[in-house]
Amino acid sequence: MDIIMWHKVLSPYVMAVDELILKFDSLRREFQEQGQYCPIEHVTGRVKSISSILDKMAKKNIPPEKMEEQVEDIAGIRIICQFTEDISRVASLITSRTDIELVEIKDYIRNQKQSGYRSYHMVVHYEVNTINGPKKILVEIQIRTMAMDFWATTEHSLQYKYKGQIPERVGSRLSNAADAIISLDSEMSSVRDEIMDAQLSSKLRYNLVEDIVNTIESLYRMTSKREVEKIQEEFYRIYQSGDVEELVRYHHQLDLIAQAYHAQKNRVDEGIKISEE
Ligand code: 0O2
Repeated sequence: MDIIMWHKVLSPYVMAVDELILKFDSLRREFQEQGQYCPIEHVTGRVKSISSILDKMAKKNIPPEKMEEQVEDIAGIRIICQFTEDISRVASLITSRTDIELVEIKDYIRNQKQSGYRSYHMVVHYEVNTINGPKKILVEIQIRTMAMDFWATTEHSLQYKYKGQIPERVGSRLSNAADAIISLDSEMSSVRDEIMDAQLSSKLRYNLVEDIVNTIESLYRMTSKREVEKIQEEFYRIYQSGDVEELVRYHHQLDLIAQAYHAQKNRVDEGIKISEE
């Protein structure tokens, strides 16, 4: 039997997990920068432990030479969403990517597992470029809501504690909790539009404040301290009034003031250049 050099074998999987977390985080940032609602709440990932891989190989009778082909979740990415509706949006984002090739879907949301487990799994091919050249590996992407994740994480710890033999009394509590998760997700979906509006408006306020502060800082370099103090006082007054529309108007007005100062500064700089020539 060939010896498995575990760390060498697992190295591309570590690479894949690191790269994919970074890529999904970048997507989140892109949504935020464009002021759009982001269907991804957060992303985690892990490479399966050697003992877990060995357990799975034993359970499924997988020979060592078939390990990379048949243990589909050596590299695992977990994408957590706020709402059930976000899951299909994330799945479409993944399907449309050119760096990820879909192999199989396991929809445990439509087809809940006997245990009560609900999650949307996408088994994909992902290519990493190692020092030995490109290598295409399997990655399992699990997409689920925060509520589904709460249930799965708790149940997983209990599976571990009871070595897969969860006692009946605990099992029935978990089953009740799984039902409660379904109704929680559905309640949250019914107020999804309002929650999304609230989040977008808080993001808008955040972006406006960032922009206004940047503009005030740039004005400080171009005009008198007294002038900038007045501008800052006005900004604080409007901010404290909590009127976002007024803040939008002030943001626009401040932009025009900054443009005028820039134009004036450019004219002065041009004048200095000409007089020096
Ligand atoms: P870990 O510690 O997360 O790596 P099988 O493991 O045979 O049931 P299969 O066919 O290999 O399933 O793939 P599947 O069904 O997509 O499951 C792979 C992973 O999904 C599991 O990995 C779990 O993370 C999760 N999962 C599947 N079923 C359950 C469940 O009933 N409860 C919980 N909490 N998680 C589940 P591992 O290897 O079990 O564990």
